[in-house]
Amino acid sequence: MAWVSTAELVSAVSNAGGLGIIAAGNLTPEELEKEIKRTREMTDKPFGVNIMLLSPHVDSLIEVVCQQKIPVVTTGAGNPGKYMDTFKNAGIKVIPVVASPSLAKRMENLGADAVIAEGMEAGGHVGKLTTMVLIPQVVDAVSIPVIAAGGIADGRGVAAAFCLGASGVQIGTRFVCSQECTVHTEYKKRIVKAGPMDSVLTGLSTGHPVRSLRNKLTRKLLQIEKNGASFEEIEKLTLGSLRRAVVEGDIAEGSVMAGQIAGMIKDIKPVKEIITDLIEEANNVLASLHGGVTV
Ligand code: TUI
Repeated sequence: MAWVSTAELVSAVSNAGGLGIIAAGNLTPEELEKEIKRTREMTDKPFGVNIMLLSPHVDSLIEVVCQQKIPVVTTGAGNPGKYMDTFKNAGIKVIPVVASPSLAKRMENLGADAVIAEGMEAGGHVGKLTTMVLIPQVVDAVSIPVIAAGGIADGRGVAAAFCLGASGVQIGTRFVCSQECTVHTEYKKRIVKAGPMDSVLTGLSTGHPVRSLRNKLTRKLLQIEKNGASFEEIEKLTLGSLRRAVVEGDIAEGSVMAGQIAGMIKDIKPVKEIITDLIEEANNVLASLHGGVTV
């Protein structure tokens, strides 16, 4: 969650019993070092860093996480295979985000400690399989823990993920609508206002599909893609668009990346409350299953 998962949100999640993850996708190595220091000032609990593998600074960002002795790294938007030894040699637990059972298996063979299996309901850059289809097949493919992501924003989603065999969940969009998250208020309000049909995929023609909320930018993108626009033309429209929405609050011409579950999020709450409610609801749902419900 580039521009979104900053020290404020990460420390709030870790302080509330979760594992906050700093997004390094938009950062230079110097900025990442600063963000790690800021987070350490706000929490004494463990937190991780996400390395977005398409970052132009990927090698030096990895140097920073190794030097800073970050305990857990997640990776996204690609195959982290060539960096695995570097992470392992620095004593870092590696949890790649995968969008297919085959990549999950390859990651396990290379020494991944767990995988995050992310369905295409998620926001931002996504794969092709839904969470419902992906999770059980990744669970069957590997022996390491599987963390489910994509489309999870309440206790029912957490319970469902556990029913599919996951050992944990990764949550994005729900935490964007937290009091602690530093994104522009307009961005949070756009998610709260979103209906169930407001989520769209752009970039399918380039092989890099991105999920965001419907607006002027997505309409323009879908139009030029339909007319056979080149990768460069699409790049030109999307460059800097996430920053425009998150930092400047331009929710019409910026990219409002959010998961499909945005339609279900109706309020902005403190992180602690989001986590407490989620766990209580998941426990109630799972207990009611044990209470004699049969299918
Ligand atoms: O990485 C993300 N979400 C992101 S990254 C991002 S920046 C970006 N913007 C436009 C185009 C591309 C990137 C915005 N949102 N989530 C983790 C994630 N990783 N989701 C899916 C994947 C993934 C997909 C395919 C991981 C590996 C993969 O396979 C690569 C291979 O070699 O098989």
